[in-house]
Amino acid sequence: MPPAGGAFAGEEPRGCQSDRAFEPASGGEGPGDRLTFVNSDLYDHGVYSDSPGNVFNLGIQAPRPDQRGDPGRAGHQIEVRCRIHPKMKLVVTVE
Ligand SMILES: [Cu+2]
Repeated sequence: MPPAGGAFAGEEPRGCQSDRAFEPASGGEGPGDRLTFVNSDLYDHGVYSDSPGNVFNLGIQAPRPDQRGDPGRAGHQIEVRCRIHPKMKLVVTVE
């Protein structure tokens, strides 16, 4: 269960990849917070965002606990996708 106050509140914002999905699938962060992506899955992932002002591409991320990614300053809403699994979607809203 995410803590009260937002899925990422109280810890460094992160998008965990598990069972070919982001967990949680949405969350909030403050302006300037960093997003951290951890691949806890059995599969490679290719996390990226084409959201205006928050464009980033982590490339292929192997299936092991691994923290990468710094998309820069937050916008109003960031949509994070996976190039390998088109159904994967993470929405981060600046609070
Ligand atoms: Cu994926």
